Amino acid sequence: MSSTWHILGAGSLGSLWACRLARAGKATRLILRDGQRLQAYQQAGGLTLAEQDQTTRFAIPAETADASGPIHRLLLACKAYDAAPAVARLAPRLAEGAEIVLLQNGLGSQDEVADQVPHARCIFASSTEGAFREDDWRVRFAGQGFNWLGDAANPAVPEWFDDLQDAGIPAEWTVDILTRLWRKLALNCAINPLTVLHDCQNGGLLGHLDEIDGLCSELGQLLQHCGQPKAADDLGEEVQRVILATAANYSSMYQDVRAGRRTEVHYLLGHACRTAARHGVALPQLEHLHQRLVDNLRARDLPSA
Ligand code: NAD
Ligand code: KPL
Repeated sequence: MSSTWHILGAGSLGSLWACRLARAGKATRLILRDGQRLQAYQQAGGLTLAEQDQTTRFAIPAETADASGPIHRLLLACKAYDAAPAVARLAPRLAEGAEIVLLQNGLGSQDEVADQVPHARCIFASSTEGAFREDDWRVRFAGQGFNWLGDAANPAVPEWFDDLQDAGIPAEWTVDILTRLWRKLALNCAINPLTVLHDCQNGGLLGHLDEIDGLCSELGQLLQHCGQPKAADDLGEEVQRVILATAANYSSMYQDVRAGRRTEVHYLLGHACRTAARHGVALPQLEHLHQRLVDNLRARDLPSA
């Protein structure tokens, strides 16, 4: 089995992972959107990683999805709404037993991907690292964090897991990956939509703690109903801690809306509301929040799903 890391999506996280793996001498190949992007990448001569005051360029080989050759190990580093269509295009190249690491935030996209490729092993990831694109093909590593990876259907640690440590990518294998993803989803649901609706930094939510308490209580009920009681532990307290620790920051959803970019709402608050409906649980404050957010996005001509 080939040990090459194919990385789909040379955006923020994909570039950060690609540069660190390449720096550690791991075989790495980028999969870019189309021939035009491939040509632009080749003209740029590689990906540049900026960390503090240091910048380094890595001439990582790249191709499009239409290239030939089997893929055994894929890091899927696109947004949640692009994940299933991206994998569908690659499906004919995925070898039997291929492993796909899914970096998408939220929930729902992982199952959409798994449905496309039943012959592959899907490994879910939850990342608190921060990166953004300073320019085309240039990524800034903006926030130290951590990565949890796991496969709810199979506890066996993948044989490549040590590659991450070799590459300086902080990561731990966990059998509780769904709990991690639900916990992050709940935090994002309690914070991100309100920053858009109140047009504020995370710290601005300190003036709306009653609203946040109500949402956390409903999110806790939802987590209990979907078999994730650990993800509900002290949720309200953690939401307040995160708001204080990130008071001067704008949430990722706020930044997407401000930049006129599509948000991942369908896989965050949308997923929470759909799951509640499936379980027959009424969560009026969460549903009202979702409706206000959908209205707000539509008014800006942004997709609301
Ligand atoms: P991004 O928009 O910076 O990068 C995504 C890249 O995927 C883009 O370059 C896009 O062109 C590419 N892409 C989409 N479809 C493709 C296709 N079919 N073929 C090839 N390329 C394709 O996004 P990001 O910020 O890196 O986020 C990726 C995921 O990681 C999201 O779910 C996000 O919520 C999550 N996440 C991001 C950060 C961060 O700091 N950026 C932190 C934690 C989690
Ligand atoms: O993850 C976040 C985001 O902005 O997406 C935090 C900072 C936790 C706020 O929900």
